[in-house]
Order: sequence, then structure tokens, then C-alpha cells
Amino acid sequence: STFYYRYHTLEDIYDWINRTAHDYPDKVKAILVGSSYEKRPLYALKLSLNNRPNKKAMWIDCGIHAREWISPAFCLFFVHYSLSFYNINAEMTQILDNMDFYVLPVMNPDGYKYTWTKNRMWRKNRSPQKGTSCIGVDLNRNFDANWCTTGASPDPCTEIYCGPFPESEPESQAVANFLRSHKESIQIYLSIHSYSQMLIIPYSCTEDEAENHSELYEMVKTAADNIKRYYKNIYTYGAGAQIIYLAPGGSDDWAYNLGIKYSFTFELQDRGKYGFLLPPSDIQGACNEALLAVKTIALKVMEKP
Ligand code: 0X9
Ligand code: ZN
Repeated sequence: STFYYRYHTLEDIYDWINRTAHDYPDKVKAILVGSSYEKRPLYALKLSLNNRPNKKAMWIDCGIHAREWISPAFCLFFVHYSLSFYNINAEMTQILDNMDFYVLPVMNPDGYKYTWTKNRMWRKNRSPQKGTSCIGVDLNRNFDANWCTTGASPDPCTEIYCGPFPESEPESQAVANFLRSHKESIQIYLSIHSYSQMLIIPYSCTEDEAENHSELYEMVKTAADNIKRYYKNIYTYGAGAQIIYLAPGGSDDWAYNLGIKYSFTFELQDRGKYGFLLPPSDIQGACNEALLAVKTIALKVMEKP
């Protein structure tokens, strides 16, 4: 099978980032947005396929949670697809003519490395915590959105540990800083997770409805309908607190409150048969479905004045 239909080690992903930036110097730039607790670089690729000035942008991060291997695989696939199908696929061309992309393939490199070497089911980052031998913060509970309320835990030994304070972790702080400094251009925020096949909109940190709930709901409904029609797969959609559980401190809700009013979390395949251990033979299908949802949302947002 081809490169994009396999899972890759962290080292291979860093090589791929380098190679991609090097092979497409006028279309791709690698931006260092920060570094992890163990001092690994956090690179985002900026895709800008024409020189049109003042373009809006979409941010996509992958691999917040270490064991969700389909997530970094999607980010790699997405960059490859964008570069290969510009001027070939009509929708992708229209999107890339009007929008730049920032793609962070592995937001939690320390955790990702750990899932390849020590514990395949690791979720959090790898930062040591005061007063305990338990390691790691759940980066998706570490953002400043109703931080550490119901649905997160102050106990460092749990999988949903919120950290000692909001943005305590270098990984979440790096992403938050980048989004803060680019919020005028970044119109869409998307975080890729697995599993359970869901297209999630704010809020997850409260049961309150987001101000533009119906607009967001319409977008994820259309995306899920498209996936059902083209790929015969079912994606659940709606506000996080309604369709999964209260989970405060997430990047999507934080980005939304920052002013990025099109904010989403996707949970890719599957619905539980393999869970985090999705076989490589399913990568292609999972990525194509998520790509269709990205296209649906990007095209919808582009219609807005
Ligand atoms: O709980 C999470 O962080 C995500 N599910 S996962 O199984 N991949 O861990 C859902 C995130 C939804 N958004 C927020 N909770 N803000
Ligand atoms: Zn996750």
C-alpha cells in the first residue's frame, strides 16, 4: 500500500514534513509554532496555493491524543491531497483558490512517540506532575474554556487530567498563541480525533447553545449527509455536550470563544470495532470521508459574506 495508507513513526512524519516543504517551496511552508515538553518541534504546514493576498484560512490540528493514529494519518493525507489535486479536483481547486490552510500533523509528539515505543494506548502528553508519579495532561482539557469543570479532572492520574492551570502545557500554549496571533485570518478551526464517527460543534464545555448553533448544525448535517450518500457510513453530528459528554477545556470551544466562529472537532472511524487500533486497510476510507466533510464545510463558509 502507498505511503498515505500506512501509519508512520514520529521520525518518518518529521522527514515527511521536511520533504514536503522542500518539494513545494512556493506552495508549502513549515512554521515552527512551538515545542513539546520533551523539546520536540511542533511544525505546522502552511498551504498557500496561489499568491492571492489577504486570503482567509482554515486551521487543522491532528494528534492531540497520542493513541488516535488515524488523526495524524489524516493530516498527512490532507496535505498530499491538496497538493496533488489542485487544478484537478474542482471543489479542492475552488477551496484552495480562496483559502489557505495551516496543518499541524502531530500536536502531541511526545505522546505519539510513546504510543509507538512503550504504550499503544497512551492519550495525554508526557509532562511530569508535582507530587505524583503519574505523567501527562489531557491537552484537550487544558484550554481555557470552563477549564477543569465537570467532564475534566484535577487528578493527574486520570486520562482527563486538566493540568495545574489553563495552557500549562507547551503544546496547548503553542497552538493557543498561534491562533491568538492569527485570529484575523483564521476563519475555521478543526481538530481531528478518533474514534466514533462524529462531527462535533461547540459547545462541549457547557450545555448552552453556541450563538450561531443553527448555522454550524446545518454544516455538519450536510457533511454527514454527504458522507452517508457517497460512502454509506454514518456520522453523528451536533453540539459536543449533547452528543457525547460535557468535556471542558477543549481546543474547539476555546477557539470558538476566541472568535473563530466556525469551530469543529471530527471523530473519525470507526464506531468501536477496532477503536483506536483502526487497521491500515481502513485509513483510505476514513480519510476520504473526513476530506468530504472538510470540503463541505470549507465551501459553505466561503459562501458567507
Ligand atoms: O474527549 C475528547 O477530548 C474528544 N473525544 S476523544 O475520544 N477523541 O477523546 C472529544 C472532544 C470534543 N470537544 C471538546 N470536548 N471540547
Ligand atoms: Zn481524541
